[in-house]
Amino acid sequence: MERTLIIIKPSAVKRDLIGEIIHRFEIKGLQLCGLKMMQLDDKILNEHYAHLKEKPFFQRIKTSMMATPVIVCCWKGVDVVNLVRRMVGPTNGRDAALGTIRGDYSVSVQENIIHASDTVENAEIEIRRFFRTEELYDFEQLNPSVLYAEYEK
Ligand code: IDP
Ligand code: MG
Repeated sequence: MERTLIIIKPSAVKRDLIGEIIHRFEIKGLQLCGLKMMQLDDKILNEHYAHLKEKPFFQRIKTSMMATPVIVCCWKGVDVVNLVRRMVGPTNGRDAALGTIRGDYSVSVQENIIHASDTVENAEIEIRRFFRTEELYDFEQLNPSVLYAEYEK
């Protein structure tokens, strides 16, 4: 099964939305594989946001991501990368539909509450960037036959 990486950004941590956001993924039926609080620094953000390094807002998003510790978590499920991106919504919280995490909790393009990996390949790179192997767990949280039909797994 696929895995994806979520970062609950300082814009959510400052507003006490950590539990609310984690709850959404839990009740959807995704399996938690890893979870921790960490303070991001310039080095890890230069890697994580390398695709934005020429943008005028590059330093601003890095500063914003270092404003408080963040929560990083890894979730597992069938097609979980795309599923989570759809649960998160588009980058700009003002464009995101109600019912998505950004649509429900954000009014900003920068302070948009949450990061989610955008492709399966990037998800594995990001999981390795933020977690050591021994910090990730693979266990049967719920009998998968409760969550999926046999042929979907
Ligand atoms: P994504 O988070 O939806 O994948 P990316 O394009 O990868 O969007 O951008 C990473 C982060 O950079 C966004 O989540 C947002 O916080 C910030 N960002 C993206 N575009 C802008 C912008 O035009 N102005 C300010 N911040 C932006
Ligand atoms: Mg992105």
